[in-house]
Amino acid sequence: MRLTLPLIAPSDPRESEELTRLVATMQGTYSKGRHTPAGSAESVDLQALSRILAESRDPSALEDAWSGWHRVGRSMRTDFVRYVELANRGSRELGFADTGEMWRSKYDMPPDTFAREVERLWQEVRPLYRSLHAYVRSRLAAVYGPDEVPSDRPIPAHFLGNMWAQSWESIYPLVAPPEFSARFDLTPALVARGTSPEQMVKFAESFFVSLGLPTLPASFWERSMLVRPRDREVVCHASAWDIDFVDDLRIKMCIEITGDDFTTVHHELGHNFYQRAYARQPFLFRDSAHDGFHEALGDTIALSVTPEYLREIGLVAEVPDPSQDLGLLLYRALEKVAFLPFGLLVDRWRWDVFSGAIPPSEYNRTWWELKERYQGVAPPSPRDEGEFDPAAKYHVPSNVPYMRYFLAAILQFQFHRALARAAGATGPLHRFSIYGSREAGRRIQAMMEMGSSREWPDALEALTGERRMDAGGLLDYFAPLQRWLDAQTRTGSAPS
Ligand code: X8Z
Ligand code: ZN
Repeated sequence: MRLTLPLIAPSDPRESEELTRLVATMQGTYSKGRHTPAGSAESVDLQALSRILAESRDPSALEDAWSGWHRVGRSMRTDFVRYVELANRGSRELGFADTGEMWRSKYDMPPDTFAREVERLWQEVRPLYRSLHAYVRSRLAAVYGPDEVPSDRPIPAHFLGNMWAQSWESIYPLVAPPEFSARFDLTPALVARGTSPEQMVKFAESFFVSLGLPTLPASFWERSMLVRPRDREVVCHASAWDIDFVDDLRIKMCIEITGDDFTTVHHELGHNFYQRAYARQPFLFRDSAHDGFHEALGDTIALSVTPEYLREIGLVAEVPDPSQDLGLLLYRALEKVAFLPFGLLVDRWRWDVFSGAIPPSEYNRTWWELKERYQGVAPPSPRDEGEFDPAAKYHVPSNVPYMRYFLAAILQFQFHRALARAAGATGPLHRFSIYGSREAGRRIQAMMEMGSSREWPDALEALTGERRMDAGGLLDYFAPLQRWLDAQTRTGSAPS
């Protein structure tokens, strides 16, 4: 029971109320953030600014959108300091050293062991990240010139196609060599056939159903929010809900007709199908084996959204030739491998904030120190403590722990490899889709229906036959790409 919530209110009712109000206020500030792009008359929201980051190739427009959004963090700093204080008070009342330790205690092992486990996984994947980073930097230098992207410096964060430089697939067309002629962004195909937000969700639902899982309840379609409402401000960051802990499942999302959101819809439904599968557990066990499992499930399904699968369901007419496989792997690496250090650093920063190792006077400096050390990225121009850049990422003002996504980025490949084998795959992992495999569905169901009633290695074993988190699935998946990347570039000047 001590481990069921991400935030423990202090027992003093006034402090408890204050903490609730602080998080609500910070989340409100985040969701209302806007910026007027240079040369434009109107202010726009995060989705529109993210589009500029993804699509523009003009360094000053990129920098403007990046800096404009990051201003949202400034006004949250004072509230955040107080939130840290009160959240720690609540955690200490329940016997934890601080909130970071409470977060690290949710993995069926001592908190320090968990921190070491994370480091082990990071060390397994770090060489692959370095190879990708070195390659992307050299391509960006060729596009923007060595003054904008120096070959011996961290990559400026606004050139990577994403507001937080957390996934880089939007710059695939910039960094892929010309001989990789195929394009893997699904956006044009979705737009061309006039796909609606509801159809996006239907595509994802039918994948889960093909595995033998039940269709979503009618109430899902009645009660979910799939598009941004016109008449009020909402939190657009995608989320999945289990309102009654039984079958009132919903998602809340401002769906755009893009390949990126196509993936996110699978991610969100992964949460809903998991929630439904453990609904028969006693109340306290209605959760995933650990939070990384919850985040990994839908992404595992999305890994099976292969070109062959898309042709099978009629979304694309033709499948790129196997000679384009390195392109597909590069696209996926920009999405998944690029994410790893970001997934790691958000909570490495917060763990130190909660413990007091990082004092408020160093919030921003230490954030960029970690961004440089792990991601090898730098801000477009120097930042100081007048800014509060961590709060420009949803999960920080909203008190959502982040290490779960790092774990999920690794687990989803471990799941995919095991499911592909169970479904009879013989060829390369990136070509295999578990679509329609009842055996894959059976294993997924066996894992999901346990909820959190058993320690997570039992759940991992039910799906994969393995009891340890293992980056081998990810490394196997990308092995051909890593060889290719290393042949393109020396990795000597990548981040340490
Ligand atoms: O926040 C999410 C999901 C909701 S749990 C949309 N994700 C992380 C992010 O957006 O930063 C999914 C991937 C990482
Ligand atoms: Zn999620």
